Amino acid sequence: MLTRIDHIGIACFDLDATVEFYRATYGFEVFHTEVNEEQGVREAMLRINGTDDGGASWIQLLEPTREDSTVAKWLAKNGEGVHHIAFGTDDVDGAAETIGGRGVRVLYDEPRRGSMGSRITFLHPKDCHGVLTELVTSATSAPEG
Ligand code: CMX
Ligand code: CO
Repeated sequence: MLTRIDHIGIACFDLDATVEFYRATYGFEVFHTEVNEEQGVREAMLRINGTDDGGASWIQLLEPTREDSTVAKWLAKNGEGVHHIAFGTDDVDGAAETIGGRGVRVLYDEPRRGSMGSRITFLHPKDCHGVLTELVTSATSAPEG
C-alpha cells in the first residue's frame, strides 16, 4: 500500500539560505520550486534518489508565505526543523480510506494538490505518535499516469 518514503518536509525561515545549505553541504540540487497558496508555502524539492515504482525520494524545504499558514504557526512554536514525513503510494485515495478505517484521523475529505502535480493528504500527528504524516501519489506514479 505504501511503497516508499516520498519526502521529508523541513520547515525553514529562509528558503534560499536553506537551499544553499543543502547544496553546499551535501551537494543536493533543487529539482523544482513552486508556491502552493492553498498550503501557504513556498517550497523547493531536492531529489535524493529514484525508486522502482516510478516515484522518487525528496527533501521538501518549506518556507511560509503567510502568517496564518500551518508552517508559519509551526515555526513560531518550534523553530526550524523536520515538519512532516510523507509516504508514497500509487493510490492515495485507497490508502487514506484504509488508514482512516484503522482509527487515524485523515485531515482532508479528498486529497489536495501537492508538489509537482501530486495528490496529497495528511494524518493527524496526535494519532501518529507525534509525527505529522503525509500520504502522496506523485503525478508520475499514479496508474495510467
Ligand atoms: N508535527 C507534530 N506535531 C504537530 C505538528 C507537526 N508538524 N503540527 C502540530 N502538531 C501538534 C502540536 O504540537 C499540538 O500539540 P499540543 O496540543 O500537544 O501542543 C497539536 O498538534 C495541535 O497543533 P496546533 O499548533 O494547534 O496546530 P493545528 O491543530 O492548528 O494544526 C495540523 C495541526 C496537523 C492539523 C496542521 O498543521 C495541518 O493541517 N497540517 C497539514 C497541512 C500542512 O502541514 N501543510 C504544509 C505542508 C505542505 C506539503 O507538504 O506539501
Ligand atoms: Co510534504
